[in-house]
Amino acid sequence: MLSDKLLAALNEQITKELHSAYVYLGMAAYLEAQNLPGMAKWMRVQSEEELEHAMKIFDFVLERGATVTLGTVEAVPTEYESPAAAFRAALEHERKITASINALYELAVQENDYPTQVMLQWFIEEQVEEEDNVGRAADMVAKAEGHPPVLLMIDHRLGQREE
Ligand code: OFO
Repeated sequence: MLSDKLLAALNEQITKELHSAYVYLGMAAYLEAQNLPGMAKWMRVQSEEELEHAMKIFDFVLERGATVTLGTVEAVPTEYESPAAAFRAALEHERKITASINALYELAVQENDYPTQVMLQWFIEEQVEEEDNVGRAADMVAKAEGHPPVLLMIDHRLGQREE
């Protein structure tokens, strides 16, 4: 049985993942408005992945016979200073999520909850990939800043991200 403390933290993580989906949707809206459809698509795919993350924890909580509670998903920006600023914000966001997953894992260890530890191992690996993917994209976009033809090339490349 999930402890009350761990259940609260898992439910909070569901909201954080939904918030992540919302953050990336806001970035997609900004990039689409900047006529950068490839980068916007990259963000849309990212947003969909975040929904999958939320659902993984959602299903896990239900499988453990506990109650899912859904918190408030905060408003997010749909304006950024530049495409590079949006991608920089995405990387900072992923670093915060990594810290949150790590804290959740620590709590699962303290509570001696082995199934939660096993479930979270997937997220720990996923966060390594998330930071790597977002970091690479952020780096490419940063390098293209101030060079419109290069920016369009990067836009095309990022638009090839698969759904
Ligand atoms: Fe759910 O990994 Fe990104 O935020």
